Amino acid sequence: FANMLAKRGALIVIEGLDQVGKTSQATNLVEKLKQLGHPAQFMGFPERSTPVGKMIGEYLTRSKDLSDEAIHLLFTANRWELVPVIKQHLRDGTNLVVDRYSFSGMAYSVSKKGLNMSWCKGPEVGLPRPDLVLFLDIHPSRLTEREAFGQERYEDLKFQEAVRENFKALTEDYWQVVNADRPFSEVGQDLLEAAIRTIESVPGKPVLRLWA
Ligand code: FDM
Repeated sequence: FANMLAKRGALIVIEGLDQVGKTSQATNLVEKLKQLGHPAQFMGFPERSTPVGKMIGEYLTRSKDLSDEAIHLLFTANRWELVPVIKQHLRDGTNLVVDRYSFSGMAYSVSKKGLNMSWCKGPEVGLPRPDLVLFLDIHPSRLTEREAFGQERYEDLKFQEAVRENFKALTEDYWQVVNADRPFSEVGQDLLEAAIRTIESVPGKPVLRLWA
C-alpha cells in the first residue's frame, strides 16, 4: 500500500464480545461521521453474503459442523476476499467503520484451546492494519442478561470470559479500550471523538500490514 500516502480514509475497527452493541455503535458512528462531513461506510465481518460467508453463517447457526481449523481459515478468507474493496474505499478517501476483524478471528479461535496463537495468526498476517481499534469492553455476565444472547454458537458465559482475556492479550498501541457498560450515547460520543482524531491523523500515512 506504499502509494496510498495522500488523502486517504481511515480504517477503524470496532471489536468486543457478542451483544455488546458493536453493530449499533458502528452504524451510529457512520451516520455521525457523515453528518460532520467525513465520508464513511459501514462494513462487518463475517460478511455472510459471499459464498465463504454463507458457509460461516451455516456454521454459526449450527446447521453445519466444521473443524476448528477449517472455520478459522474461512473467517480469514472472508476478510481476504474483501481486501480489494477495503483498499478501494481507503484510496477514495472513504473512512471505513468495520464491525469485527482479525482480532475477533484470533480471540474466538484461540479460546477453543485446540488452536494456538501462532497457527491462528499466520493467515491474518498482511491484511490491512487498522488505524484504530475501538474495543468495547464489558464484563460477560452483563451480556447474558440481554435477550438475544445464547442463540448462536459461542454465546456462552465461560467461553465469552475466555474470549475477553484473549482480546486483551492482543492490545496494541493503536487500540483504545472503551467502557461499554454505560449508556449508548456516552459510549457513542467516545467512539466519535476517537474516530475523528484518527481520521485527522491518517492523511500522508501509509496503510500498514497487520502483524507483518
Ligand atoms: N467470529 C467472528 C469468529 O469466530 N471469527 C472471526 O473472524 C469473526 C469475524 O463469529 F461469535 C465469531 C464471533 C461471533 C460470530 O459474529 C458472529 P457476529 O458479529 O454476531 O455476526
